[in-house]
Amino acid sequence: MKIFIDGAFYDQADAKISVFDHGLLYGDGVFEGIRVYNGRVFLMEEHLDRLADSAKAILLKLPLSLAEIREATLETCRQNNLRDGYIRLVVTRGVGNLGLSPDKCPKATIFIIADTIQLYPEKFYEEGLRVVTVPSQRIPPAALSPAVKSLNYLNNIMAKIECQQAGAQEAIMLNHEGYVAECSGDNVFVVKKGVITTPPIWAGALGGLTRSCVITLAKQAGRDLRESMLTRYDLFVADEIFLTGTAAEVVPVVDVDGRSIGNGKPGPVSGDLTRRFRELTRTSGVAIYS
Ligand code: PXG
Repeated sequence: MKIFIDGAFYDQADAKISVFDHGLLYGDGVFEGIRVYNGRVFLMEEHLDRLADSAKAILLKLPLSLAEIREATLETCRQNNLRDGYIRLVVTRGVGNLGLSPDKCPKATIFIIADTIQLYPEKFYEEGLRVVTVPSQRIPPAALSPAVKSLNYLNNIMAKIECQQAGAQEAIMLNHEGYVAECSGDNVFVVKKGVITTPPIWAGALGGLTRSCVITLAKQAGRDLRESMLTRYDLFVADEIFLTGTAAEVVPVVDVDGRSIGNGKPGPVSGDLTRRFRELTRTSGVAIYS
């Protein structure tokens, strides 16, 4: 595997970052997880835009222009002959000293990994996930905006550990007021009596790009879709629940905190949106190989 670091490609064994990099010392940095389908980078411009917004929000100057990052991303895929996979694009504050002040970090570090990912085994896409609501709340927007895709994932990792301890596959995180925010790395949607609802971004969710796609696809299909606050009760009594994310794609949920969702099997709305999403992934994106 060839990994891009600051303008050059390295074999995996030689792809190393300094122990003084503030991405490692403080989680000071931003990232994107991007899918490649059928030789094309899916939602490439949207990911670059979100990266730029995340960097701007934390006053991080990107070490390359967006056009250069775009080309480096495509070249990393080419170097690895990637046709279907997952790109991890990371920008850290860079190498500094042991103080947390970023003014000692003269230049941001950028690296790009092009690999594969499978978040959940295939059977969960057919049978659905069991999820639990977890004690670790989403960080309040006033503390650190969940819209920033930063390297601070400890909050989400705690949630993941808590759901695994409960024997579930995914965690539903509530916000500081007890409303549903999102999962550890996915957004959440509920279907009730034909109406699809997802928490608004201001509930404390990342503005997921898969979320945006699914909202558009649902509206195109003429479905009633709303962004509004949800409680645990709304999850328990849902007809269907599904999660969306770059890594997870669209995945149905059949159990929340021991309550069976709908008839305990993935429902028709999730199924339909999964098909529409897969169609979109097959037919759009930026070509890697011309
Ligand atoms: N919420 C959070 C907190 C995320 O990290 C999403 C929602 C979905 O956003 P996109 O744009 O991907 O539809 C994410 C996605 C993983 C993993 O292993 C997921 C993410 C990042 C890293 C790993 O599931 N982010």
